[in-house]
Amino acid sequence: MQRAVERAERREDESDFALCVVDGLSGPHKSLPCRFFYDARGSELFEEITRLPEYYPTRLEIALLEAHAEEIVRGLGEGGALVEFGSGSSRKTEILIARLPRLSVYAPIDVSKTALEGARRRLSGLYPTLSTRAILGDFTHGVALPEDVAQMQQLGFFPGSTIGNFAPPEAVDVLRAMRRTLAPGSAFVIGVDLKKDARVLVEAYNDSAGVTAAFNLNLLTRANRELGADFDLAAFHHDAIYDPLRGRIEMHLVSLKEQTVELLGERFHFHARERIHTENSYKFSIEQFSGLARAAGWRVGRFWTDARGWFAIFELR
Ligand code: SAH
Ligand code: AVI
Repeated sequence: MQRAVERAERREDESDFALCVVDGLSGPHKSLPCRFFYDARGSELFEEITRLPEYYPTRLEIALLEAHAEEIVRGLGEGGALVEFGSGSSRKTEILIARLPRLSVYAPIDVSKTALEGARRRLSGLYPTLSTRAILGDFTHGVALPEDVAQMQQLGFFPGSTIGNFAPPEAVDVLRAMRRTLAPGSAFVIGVDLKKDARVLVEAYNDSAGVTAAFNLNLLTRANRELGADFDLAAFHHDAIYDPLRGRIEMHLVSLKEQTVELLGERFHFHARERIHTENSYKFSIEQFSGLARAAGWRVGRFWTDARGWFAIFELR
């Protein structure tokens, strides 16, 4: 029987989290990889973020997809599979699926098991004839698609500007890995957050309801639960700043005092105001993103943006 969530060959697991946390807290500049935000609670908090008044990207991308979906999928809807990277709740995907009546398989790839399960349940209710083949895995490694899906015509989808969570050289590697995951000749639709006034950006990552702060701090809750760490959540503070030179939002957890944290038998010292760098979110110009896509071997096709030029959806071939 088909398993509800299949595992990609190289998989994300607890030991990977342990290694990355120990490694990330050991150097002079402490950092943690942002893919670990997305445990069950982290995936829920991200969904809450997408509904915040300050967090514009989700609303803009949905509006662009709704306005242009027919045009976007024109010529791409001849059956086959829709393969999505970092699918989360798959809410945006529904907009494309509704315009692809001959699609036979939807293959979402994510590190969040709960997000994949929730999406699979909802989509099989909405589209009973569409087979959802959820794949638990890390898209940065290049994912082996199930054999039957690998034989189909494919359309790739990577919304959310999750590509912005990688520094440019890594983003090129990620886009190249996705090109190799997809069958030769596949089209790829990708959402990209664009440069804009720094105040808008800083507010989007420092929302007044404190949801982004809870999302950031949840990384420490996860380390406490899964690694037996003893992070005192009240002794760390969320911060998000915009670095205009690098063109990126940086999220940090700031130690409010001098303290020591123990996990997996090791002790990690923090001085007051020391930071753990937890996420980058790069904002691109059309030219910059096009350059990255080309460096990864993609041909840049059409693109769509909103009136203010805040967000873009690209078609790559
Ligand atoms: N596509 C959705 C969700 C974006 S949030 C949207 O546009 O709203 C980013 C998603 O990517 C999360 O669901 C997270 O679990 C997933 N993700 C992050 N890093 C990943 C990685 N390296 N491999 C696979 N999935 C990843
Ligand atoms: C998933 N990713 C594109 C989000 C972003 O905007 O960088 C994650 C996020 N971090 C804080 N708020 C949202």
